[in-house]
Amino acid sequence: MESGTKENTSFDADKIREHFPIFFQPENEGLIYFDSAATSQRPREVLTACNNFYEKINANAHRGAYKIAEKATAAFEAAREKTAKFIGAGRTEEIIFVRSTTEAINFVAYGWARKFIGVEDEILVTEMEHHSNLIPWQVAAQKTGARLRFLKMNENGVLPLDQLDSLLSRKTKLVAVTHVSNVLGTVNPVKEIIRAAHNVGAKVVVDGAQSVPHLPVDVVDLDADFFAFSGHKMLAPMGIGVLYGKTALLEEMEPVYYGGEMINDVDYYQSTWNDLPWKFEAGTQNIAGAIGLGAAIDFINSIGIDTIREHDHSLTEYALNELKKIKDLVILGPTENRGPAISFTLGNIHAHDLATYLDQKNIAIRSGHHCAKLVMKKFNVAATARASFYLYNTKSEIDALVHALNEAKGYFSKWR
Ligand code: C6P
Repeated sequence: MESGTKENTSFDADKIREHFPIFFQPENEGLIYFDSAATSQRPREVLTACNNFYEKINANAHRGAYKIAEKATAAFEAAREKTAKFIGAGRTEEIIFVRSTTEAINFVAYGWARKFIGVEDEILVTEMEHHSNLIPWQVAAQKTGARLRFLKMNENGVLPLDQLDSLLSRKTKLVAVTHVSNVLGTVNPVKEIIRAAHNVGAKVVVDGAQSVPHLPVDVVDLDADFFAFSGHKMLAPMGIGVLYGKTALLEEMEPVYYGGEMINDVDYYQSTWNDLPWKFEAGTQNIAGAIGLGAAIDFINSIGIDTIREHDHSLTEYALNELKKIKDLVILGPTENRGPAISFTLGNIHAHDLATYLDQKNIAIRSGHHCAKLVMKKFNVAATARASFYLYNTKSEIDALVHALNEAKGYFSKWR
């Protein structure tokens, strides 16, 4: 998110909330949901789209010649087309449906890296990666004998790019970088990183789990080789995710799963693979999930991703200002050019205690290491509390958080 973006006054988060049934369940009355970085809530439009699939056209895709099977196939492929447009992919077949960001990155690690990376090579990752974009590369390095290297971040949680010259060389075969940090909120200059990586012939996999829900993404403009994201963080169901890959790379990449529908021809001892994207989609897919993702994209488009970005930005700026006023509260990460996830510590109150206290006030935040232990190590903390915002959140909810944090300080001071 760009810093200095003006608040969009025409945006009405209260009206948006009306689309989200979770906020209207009697048992959830007063829920302040500040954990969208973990998973977003889902609007009725998405739930209805999934339900409609099961109620009206439930059949397996790409398998039946009867009417509902053809409708299921058409709806599944229409979702792929919407997804391709949403992230600016040049071709629909560059969109591989997977379960999640984690699975998408593992696809690249198994299908591409194990084939093209060897003992003389290097893989460059950053210190701020989610474990999903770190562990697959640790294991790939161990299996191939390649050297794993790290792009370091500074004390503000920013990646200074002057390190690239000394880290990138003809040995670098792959760079793995998150677009937006789930802990620090940092928006990384992925376009510059990709350009530098391409200059030495390296491919780049971008973890877009925290960017696609919040900012306009154009994979062609970025020139990303692979780009991974999850549906469940952008209003879509759980269990559907996307791996984007450039056609030429997907063509040369090995399938990761073998089985039904990923074949072209099968003989006794060998088989040939289906065209893209189906070569990578073995077995029955999450068709309802893909349709739900399509509906989520429609919902986001009906508001406008730029409008969502402005709203997120205005909430984040407001929250940063208000949180700063709390004595002993330390915010991790940059103050500008950041996504809507804010990690913090409050005195010596453990993040889990804080989250439990806030839950008593109906405020849902995340606490822990956020699957980014290298970030915790870098900042020398065991855990942080994290509040993350999305289109249904409001400034008055942030006021409630700030009020509750001030109360928590008083409450926990009694026990010291
Ligand atoms: N981060 C969070 O609370 P999956 O679980 O595969 O949908 O997404 C993994 C993932 C990968 N990269 C980034 C940057 C992420 O933020 C996440 C998920 C959640 O921060 C759950 S740990």
